Amino acid sequence: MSRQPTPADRFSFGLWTVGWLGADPFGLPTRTALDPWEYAAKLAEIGAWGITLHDNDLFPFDADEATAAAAERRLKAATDASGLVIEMVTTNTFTHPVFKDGGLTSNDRGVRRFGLRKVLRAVDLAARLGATTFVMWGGREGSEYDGSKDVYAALERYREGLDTVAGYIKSQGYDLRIALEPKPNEPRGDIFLPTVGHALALIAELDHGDIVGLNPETGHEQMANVNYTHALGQALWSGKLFHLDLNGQRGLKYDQDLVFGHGDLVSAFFTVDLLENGFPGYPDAPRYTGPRHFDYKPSRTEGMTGVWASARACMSTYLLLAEKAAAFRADPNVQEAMAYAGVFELAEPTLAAGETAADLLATDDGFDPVKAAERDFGFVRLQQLATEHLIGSPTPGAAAGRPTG
Ligand SMILES: [Mn+2]
Repeated sequence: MSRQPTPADRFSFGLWTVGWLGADPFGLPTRTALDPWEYAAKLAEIGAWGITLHDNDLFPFDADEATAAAAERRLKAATDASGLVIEMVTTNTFTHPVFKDGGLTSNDRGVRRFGLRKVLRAVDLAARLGATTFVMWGGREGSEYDGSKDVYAALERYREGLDTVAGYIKSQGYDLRIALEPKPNEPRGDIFLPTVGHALALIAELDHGDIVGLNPETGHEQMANVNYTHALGQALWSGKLFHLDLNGQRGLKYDQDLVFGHGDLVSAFFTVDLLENGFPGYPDAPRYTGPRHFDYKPSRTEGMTGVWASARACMSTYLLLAEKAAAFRADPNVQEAMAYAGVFELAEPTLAAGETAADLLATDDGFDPVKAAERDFGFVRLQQLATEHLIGSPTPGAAAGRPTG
C-alpha cells in the first residue's frame, strides 16, 4: 500500500465513476444509486482533492430549472463542506435517444441546435461551479456506415460547434478551457477524433483553438492500439495537455475502464514517470500540472465496499508508481544506461547553430554509416532496469548487468 493520498496530490474522480451502477449492454445494474452529493464526503475521506461531473450526473435530462438549480446547490454545499474542488464539468450528449446520431454532428440540424444549446448551458454550469476545464467527449459523433455520413460536412459542423462554445467562453470571460477527449469507437462504430493526433489536427483549424486542448484517456488510446504515454508526450509538446483520464485497459477490446494500473502496468509506469518527472532530455519542457483525474468504472461484481476500494486503488497505484519512477530516475545505473542509450543525445539539435541545408550538404564530417550501424543502444538493458524498479528488485541493475562491449 502507498501512503495516504492528500489534497496536494490533486486526485479527482468523475461522479459517474464511483457512481456507476454496473448496468452494461447485457445486464441490469448491480448497485443502487446514491444522490450525487452523497459521494463527496467519502471521496474527501479517502484523500481525493476534486470531483468532476456531466450535467446529467447532477440532474436528469428532463429536469426543470428549479430541480436543476436545487441539485446544483446541494452538490456545491456538499463539496464545500468536504473541501472538494469541482475541477471539471462536461455535457452528456450521448445518453438520450435524441443524440443517437450525435450532438454537434448529427445529420439532423434541429438536433445539432439542441445539442449546442445543451453544451452552452453546461458551460454556464461549469463556470458557476468553479470548474476550470470543460471536457468534450463526442461519444456519439461518428457513424456505423460510411455512406451515412459526409465526413467533410461533419468536420465543418464539429469545428463550428467547438468555435461557438470556445467563443462563448471568451465572451462570458469564464476562466475555462475546453479539453477534447478522443476515442476510436464505442458507442459508435467509428467516432470522429479517434486519437489524440486527430484531435490536435482539428484544434489547429479552430478560430479559438488557443483555449481548446486535450483530455486523453489511457484506455481510449490503447483501444486504438497506440501508445498512451506518447499521446501525452505529443499533447505536452503541442502545449495542449489540459486534462487527463487515467484508467486501465487490457488490449484491443471494449472500453474496460479498469482501475489505473490494472491494464498495461508497464505503460502506466512510464505514464506516471512522464507526468511526475517530465521529459528526460528536456528539463525545461512543458510539464503537466493539472489534476490526476481517474475515469474508471468499479467492476459490476463489486458492492459499495469494492467501489471505495477501487477508488483507493487508483490513487494508491499512482502514488506507488510515482515512488518507483522517482527511484528509477535517481538511480545512477539508470542515468548511465540512458546516456549509453543516447536518450539525452536526442535533445541536441541535428544542425549546428546557423547551419543550413546547403551547409550540411557541403560538409563532410567523416561519418561512417557502417561503423555507426554497429552501435549498441542498450535499450533492452534500460527497459530491464525499469522493470526491476517496477517489480521491486532489491538491487535494480544487478541482473541487467553493465554492457561488456
Ligand atoms: Mn473509457
